[in-house]
Amino acid sequence: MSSGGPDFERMWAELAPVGRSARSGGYFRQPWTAAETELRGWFAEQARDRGLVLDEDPFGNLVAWWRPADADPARPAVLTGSHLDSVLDGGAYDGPLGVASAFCAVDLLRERGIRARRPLAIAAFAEEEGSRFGRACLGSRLAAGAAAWTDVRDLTDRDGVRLGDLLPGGPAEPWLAGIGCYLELHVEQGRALVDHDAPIGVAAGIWPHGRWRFDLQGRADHAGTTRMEDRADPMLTYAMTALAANKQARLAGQRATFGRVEVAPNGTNAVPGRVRAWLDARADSADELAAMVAAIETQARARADRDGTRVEVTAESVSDAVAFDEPLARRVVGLVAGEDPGTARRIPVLPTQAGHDAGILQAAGIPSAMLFVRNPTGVSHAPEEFAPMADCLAGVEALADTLAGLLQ
Ligand code: HGY
Ligand code: MN
Ligand code: MN
Repeated sequence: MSSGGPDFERMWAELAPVGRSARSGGYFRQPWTAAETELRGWFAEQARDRGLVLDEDPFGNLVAWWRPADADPARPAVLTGSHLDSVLDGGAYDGPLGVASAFCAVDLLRERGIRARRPLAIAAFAEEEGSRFGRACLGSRLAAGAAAWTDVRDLTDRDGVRLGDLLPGGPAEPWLAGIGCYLELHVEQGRALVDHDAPIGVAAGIWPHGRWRFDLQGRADHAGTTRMEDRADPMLTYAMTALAANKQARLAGQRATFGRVEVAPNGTNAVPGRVRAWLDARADSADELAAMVAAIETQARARADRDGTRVEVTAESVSDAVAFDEPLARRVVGLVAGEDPGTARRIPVLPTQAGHDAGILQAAGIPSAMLFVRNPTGVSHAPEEFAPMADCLAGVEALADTLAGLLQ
């Protein structure tokens, strides 16, 4: 198989229609749906075309192994890749860019005649977004031993499907322990690289972040006959809580979002009985995060007292701060920039507010690094997410350059 620009463009064109909504142009690639299953088939095909050996663990994490003749099988492998699932109505690049780039990088390494001294594996981790079962990076957490199957098998999706029933194959045993290092290429999800006027960046670390479920219980009643002063309306408690979250985050210079709400019974002419809403909160330190979430919860409770409603807050999917392996990040910068001071490119090293499987692996003790590809608008988790083809190809080159170094 030949590689380089035309190959990446062809792969990207193959992926473009999979799971795309004709209405919004966004992607619905939820784990174990038809669209995501098609992407798994695509991954297997890419592995087969290149003579890579395909492994799949019981959770659906995919790994394609390249074990060149010169590679010492006793040396820990270099792992690269990303994920194929998307948020609801997400963009094309978040996840698949890292997987497609990894296959193209292997093609480039082969074309360049690089003699890899250690095995290389390409991963597509399952349920990275947590868009179906609510736990971010669930596949990599299970593979790293950072989550236990017994703690997650009873999770249900929006339709009440239980994870353990969907995947009766049983628990995924942690298998990442033998990996030497992980390198994930990802579209940037902000505009820092635009500001730096650089197509490629390297990650310094990930902000601590998490999801908290707010269950607001009131009393359902008639929208016309119930006097305003006789109501126990959890929608009011929710509205005030959403405003409080925005205010707290602004005051503290952090991030807080309510992006998902369920209302019961969800009827136009009924006062709702229950509102369930999810807070996504992120901050530049664990203390700031805890203080912000506590302040939002306090305001929710104060408002609930006025509304005659009850508030229950449950932490779901909390991720600590991650500092990526510094020596590895420096090495990646050196390999991408080029060693010659006369021609070396400037590669910005950036923190990110987005979660990634690389953060889970780093926290599990596997030295990890990330390459970011410029995103001109910074929009992500939305149909408009975009990276120009020239920058994507620069990303493939950067990944191949880095892997060539790490495989020595
Ligand atoms: O939600 C996140 O931060 C990520 O993009 N998975
Ligand atoms: Mn994402
Ligand atoms: Mn991602």
